[in-house]
Amino acid sequence: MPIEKIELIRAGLELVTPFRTSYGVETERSLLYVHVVGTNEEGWGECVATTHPLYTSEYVDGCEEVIRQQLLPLVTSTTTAESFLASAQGIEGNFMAKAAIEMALLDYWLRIEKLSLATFLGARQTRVVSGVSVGILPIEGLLSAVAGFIQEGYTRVKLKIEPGYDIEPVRAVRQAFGKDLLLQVDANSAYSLHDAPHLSQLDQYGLLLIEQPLDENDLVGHADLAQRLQTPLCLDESITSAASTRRALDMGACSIINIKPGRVGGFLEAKKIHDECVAREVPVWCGGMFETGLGRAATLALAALPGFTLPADLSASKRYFHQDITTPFELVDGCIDVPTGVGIGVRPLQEVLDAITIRRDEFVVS
Ligand code: OSB
Ligand code: MG
Repeated sequence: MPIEKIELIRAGLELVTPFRTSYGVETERSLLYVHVVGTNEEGWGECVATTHPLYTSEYVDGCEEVIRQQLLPLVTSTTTAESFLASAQGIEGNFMAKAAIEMALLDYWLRIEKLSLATFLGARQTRVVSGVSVGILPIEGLLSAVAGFIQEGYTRVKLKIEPGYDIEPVRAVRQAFGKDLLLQVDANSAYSLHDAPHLSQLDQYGLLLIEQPLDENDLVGHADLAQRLQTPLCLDESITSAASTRRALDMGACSIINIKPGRVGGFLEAKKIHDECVAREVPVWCGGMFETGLGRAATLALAALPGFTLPADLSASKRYFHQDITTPFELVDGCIDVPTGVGIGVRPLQEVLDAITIRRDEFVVS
């Protein structure tokens, strides 16, 4: 069943609430979908890149350009996820662009093989414990947002922090919700090593982890900081491959890994990172990038692998969007079900996709 064409679809979805982090505020999710089309089958990929290059160097318009100019020419009618990655090996970086195509190819060929992505990857769990990532808000607003999420059933909360907004929000949330709440923080690279004494004040609050305190390239700094804090360090932005995972762990730059398939060039690399961490008995958890239902479905399949022992940043659809692109994912007893259908197990709702589409371009595959 050869691939006949690939569509690139640009769309946008407003976020339910603006999301503020140390690097900026996001009010809308800029979307780029890759749609692989064959005679009797289709596959969907979602690019996780953000509107602006503030989280990492990739951003959605740049990804679209790389996909058009560099990556789509590598796809032929018989290209699989594995053969695509092999042919794209010479292209440096551009993980999110590669991952979007990889996801669409995985979905396409797994549908033909009648296999779910979860089964293909080796998932064991049928549901994933869902955490929630809360943006920077004035303390009053933060406490009411966290109260609302706990009310909905979330059992793990992640607070975004930045210099000037760190000890106080953590103290306030601990005081309001008690010591049993699973709590962690994410700095998105906002600190420097000089902040070590200040960050060590977080040690008294029993956090699960501190995510990416320093620059993404600063593994040496993270290793130094890890020595000075009791709270475990976890890396997000620094982890772009199984090789960078090995380096970070060998150096003691972190003791927990956040895996985002989009950030590491796709699900196959994400699985390698998972396997490496399982072999070393390093806990991993699945990060999120405000994916819509397509990316969420696929990421849930990954998060169901046995090494994912910490709650994921995969929340219910309504935490992000008023109307998701797929049938909404819902929170049940603090968990989200892993899709069981073939491929990623979901497809976009056509009328929603049509309503939010900005542009759609078709590329014939030979
Ligand atoms: O740093 O983990 C991050 C969202 C966009 C970009 C980076 C990050 C995040 C989140 C949100 O924290 C996690 C989610 O999708 O719920
Ligand atoms: Mg993060």
